[in-house]
Amino acid sequence: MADLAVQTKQKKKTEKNSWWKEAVGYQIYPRSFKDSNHDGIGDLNGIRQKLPYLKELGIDFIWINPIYASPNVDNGYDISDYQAIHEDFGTMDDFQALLKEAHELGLKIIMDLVVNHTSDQHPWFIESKKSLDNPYRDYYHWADATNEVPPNNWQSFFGGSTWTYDETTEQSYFHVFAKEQPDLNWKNSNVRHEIYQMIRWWLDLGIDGFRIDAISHIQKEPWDFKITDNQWAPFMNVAGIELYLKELRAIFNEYNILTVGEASGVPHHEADAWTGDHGYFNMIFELEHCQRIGELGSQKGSIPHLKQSLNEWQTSLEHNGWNALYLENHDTPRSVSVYGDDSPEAAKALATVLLLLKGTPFIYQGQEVGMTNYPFRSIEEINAADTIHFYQTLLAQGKMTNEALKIAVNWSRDHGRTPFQWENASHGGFSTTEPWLKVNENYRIINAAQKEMENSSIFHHYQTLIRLKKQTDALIHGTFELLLPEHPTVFCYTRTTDTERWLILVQLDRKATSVSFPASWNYSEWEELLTTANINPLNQQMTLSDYEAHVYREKLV
Ligand code: TEU
Ligand code: CA
Repeated sequence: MADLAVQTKQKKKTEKNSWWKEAVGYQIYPRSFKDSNHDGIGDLNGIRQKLPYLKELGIDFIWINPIYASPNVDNGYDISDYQAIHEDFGTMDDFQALLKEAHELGLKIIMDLVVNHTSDQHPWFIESKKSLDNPYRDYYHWADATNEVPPNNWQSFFGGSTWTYDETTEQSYFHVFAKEQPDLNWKNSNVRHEIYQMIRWWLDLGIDGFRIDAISHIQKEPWDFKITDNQWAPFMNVAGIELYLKELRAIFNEYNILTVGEASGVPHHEADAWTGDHGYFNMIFELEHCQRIGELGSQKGSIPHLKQSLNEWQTSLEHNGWNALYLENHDTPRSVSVYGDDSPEAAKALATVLLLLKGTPFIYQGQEVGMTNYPFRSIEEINAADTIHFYQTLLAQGKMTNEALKIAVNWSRDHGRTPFQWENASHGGFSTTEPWLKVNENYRIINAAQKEMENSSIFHHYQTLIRLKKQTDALIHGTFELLLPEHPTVFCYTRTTDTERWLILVQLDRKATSVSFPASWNYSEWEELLTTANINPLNQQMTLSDYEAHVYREKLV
């Protein structure tokens, strides 16, 4: 292993406002992170208790999923007061204490900004419903309809029509998610003004940025737009959205913050408007690489798809823009189950691929200890509204309960939402009472305390990768190139600067395979800096076995 300190000297100073390029993020789903007051729900004081753990892991910032006042139809993504903390999570004082303590440890905090929609319990919507001439009527989208016939045939992401009829005024309101999440009308300048004030309020409180939820949906096509091939087209990155995104950017630019937009439906060849030097956000979460490919009944992801999609995003953003890197989040199953076989070796292999790509990595809570999917046995164990809706749709189509369950839970959001496994203690050390969602039984082996103790654990591998990335200019700024593009299981790429070239070589399968590299390379010049298996010097012909990962470096000057 090379001395990492040597790398530090080469590290270029990135300009102050691009601190996020050298940073590693960690996503916290607060309901499931740590329960401090024994009610079975994770909370802000739980996060405060675990800040030293996050510091030890080596991350620089935390993104916290919504903690605002909410009826929790969509676990906090239905906000009824943007400037209040949900009582499940604590108080505004707890939040301020968390922010202060995090900052003292050198950790930044990114909040979730959910402005495509509010809760139907938000005071604006309660007003809006009252009458056609209510001052808040136009804060949302209303259209003439009857109880039987909606204004058009558009379908929502969570299933069913995008329209819900309201008897009081005999019109329907529009929602791309659940009916309890009415979409805000961004055309209305009062709406925008109120949202912008709220954004400034949070930024002035001293937070370090935003993850901007579902932001590619804020502009809609006219209601008579005809859907052809893509059923989401009427509200995916629709022309005109740029006006609003530029207004947002103007506010963000006043602060030295990180912004990451969730940009579903933005193709890689259009991404430079979203994340270039003059893009709307510093970086975006694209949703293509983690898309479900193949059989409905299968839980397995496709490695060739993953490679191809990540390659497109890496190369498209090479000269303009910046990638937000992730393999899992609160909406997806666990990556070690989707792309691996639930083993620590698979988790380490995936970590190696992810962390050393070009972009800012986001580690999802539990990923660093190798948390896996949950073996859901009945629909009663599911909380996620979209999974329940999917299950009911399958039953209505005539599927038997077992089959419907298998298909519906396969890709359920709840795999990623089971409580964090802290230690081999009841409820995995998450809480002293029955948690809001079941803890995976494998907490006895897969838990943070255990992984901190084991020398060569997945946790320590994450630590090493984070340190390596942060200390190495080539792994932050170096050019990306995919090698062995046609190999079905090996993920191999280089990161190159004027002075050195790094090669990341990972077998994403539990079997042996062979690979070959160009004869012209100076194999004796390559140093092996990191391995998850035995030392295996870089060679023209190589054999790789079970989830082996290697990192090599060649000095070019
Ligand atoms: O998810 C957004 C989301 O899933 C859609 O933007 C996506 O385009 C669509 O599902 C693609 O098929 C965010 C949050 O991450 C999620 O938890 C929330 O439920 C959702 O927004 C609503 O706020
Ligand atoms: Ca609690």
